[in-house]
Amino acid sequence: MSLRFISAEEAASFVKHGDNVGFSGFTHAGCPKVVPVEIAKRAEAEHAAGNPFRIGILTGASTGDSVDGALARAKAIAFRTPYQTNGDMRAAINGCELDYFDLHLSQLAQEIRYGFLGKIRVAIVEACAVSERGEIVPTIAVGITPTICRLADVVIVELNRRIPSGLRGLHDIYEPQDPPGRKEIPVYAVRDRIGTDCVRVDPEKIFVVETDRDGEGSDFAPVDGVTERIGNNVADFFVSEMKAGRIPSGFLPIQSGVGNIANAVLSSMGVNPDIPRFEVYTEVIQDAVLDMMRQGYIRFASGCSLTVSNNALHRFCGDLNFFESKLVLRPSEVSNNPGIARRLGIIALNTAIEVDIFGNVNSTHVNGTKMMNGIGGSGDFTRNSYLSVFLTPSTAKGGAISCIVPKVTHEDHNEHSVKIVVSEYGVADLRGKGPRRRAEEIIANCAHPDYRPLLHEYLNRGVKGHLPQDIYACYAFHHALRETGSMRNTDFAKYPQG
Ligand code: 0RQ
Repeated sequence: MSLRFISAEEAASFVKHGDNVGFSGFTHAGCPKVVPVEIAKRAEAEHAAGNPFRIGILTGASTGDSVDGALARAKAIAFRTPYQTNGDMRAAINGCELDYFDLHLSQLAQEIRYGFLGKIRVAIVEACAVSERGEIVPTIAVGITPTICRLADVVIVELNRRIPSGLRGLHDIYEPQDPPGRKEIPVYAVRDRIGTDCVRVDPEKIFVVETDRDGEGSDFAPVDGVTERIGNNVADFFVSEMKAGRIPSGFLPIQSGVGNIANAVLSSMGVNPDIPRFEVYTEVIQDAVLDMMRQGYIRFASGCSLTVSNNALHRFCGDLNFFESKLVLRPSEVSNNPGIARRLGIIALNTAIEVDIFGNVNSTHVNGTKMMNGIGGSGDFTRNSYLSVFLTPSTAKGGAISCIVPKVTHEDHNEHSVKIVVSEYGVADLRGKGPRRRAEEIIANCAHPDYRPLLHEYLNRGVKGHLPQDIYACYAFHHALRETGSMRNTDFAKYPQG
């Protein structure tokens, strides 16, 4: 059958109040950009007419403003999973306007298949090519697209003419079997390809909306003094690990989280002459990775998305011949698969909101209550990596907040999985150390000098037992922040010893 082209407005009319809608994309990369905005308009019109209109949103990770921003502002969301980064979506979540379910990104596709999250009725996916035979070539992210396209009753393809169809061949589309029939995912090396170059669905359920849209990402902030020092500390640490024989001389695949710190770390690794050319097995491939591939520092990159600025994307599209043999985009359940992370011996680099002196990490909740972004893929990798590294500036908000605290206010990654903590001051190596030695290592090497006396005072309050955690004073830093606006004013004398 021939392809059915429709308008964005017509496409939006397929979505009904109460539906679960699956969106393509992983970060702002690869998200639909026009149909969700039309859904938001419909929601506003229904609300104005006194009718309810709220949907469930399931997607690979965060999205662009056209999905999360537009739908949050229209109050069109009943349920959202997983990771998000949009300011309006974050406000809606923290204002309890919707039910937000945060989970490890590798798990989402399978949880949809298992039926844990309800039926996906409509899938809305961005593609650079679609055929009458039902072949859909995603743009610059895969996320959960294969699963939502297969399971949805209706698949709306936003065919984005801005992205060349020559991207076909970059993707490696593969869905694992579900238990009890599951076998290992046969990725034995970073560059292994195991699937198809497109998503295949029944053409009967496809409708196409043509678009011509740039991406919705922003440029990265230039590397500043703090992020540069964190990057250099990580690179120096890796060199010492290689010298000690704990990282093989050919190096191991790197996973790096999203954001400016991760970008700075990769750049520092690239320019360090003692670090060999390495491979990347990660979820988000950022600007720094593409630059480093051109410079020859990175040999191959496997990811789930090209989370790059528009400038970087335009240069990439003009350079496909160079990248086609050096890059692969996979579904999130493969890019973030715990078994593959363990098998390949991935070195995981992720950023923390706060780290406590015993090595527990909060990646998600500011002051234990306000959702920032979500756990993303950090847990997929941290627990299963060869070496899990957490990066953090020693302080936030001009020094009023210490990112090294007596106890994290929310725990995403615990002391059993976190091996290395790095700030601009140095590296804390937690491997093989009990709680008191871990605490000394983190305070001495990562905490800001202004906070070290306070952290020592907490550690030395005389609490007996294996873990010197004082249950009354452990949140004294956060208490001082609330009462006085700065953790520097912490007064442990106010608390009974416990
Ligand atoms: O606030 O934006 O108002 O200035 O948090 O902090 O230092 O700019 O770092 O952008 O890398 O984000 C953990 C949130 C770090 C991110 C987190 C404030 C700080 C600033 C951002 P402003 P930075 P980043 C791959 C892996 C979880 C998911 C993950 C994240 C803002 O890395 O979401 O790792 N990680 N995924 O001022 C109060 C503190 C604070 C604080 C920082 N202790 N208290 N505010 N901030 N520390 C990606 C995917 O999974 C797709």
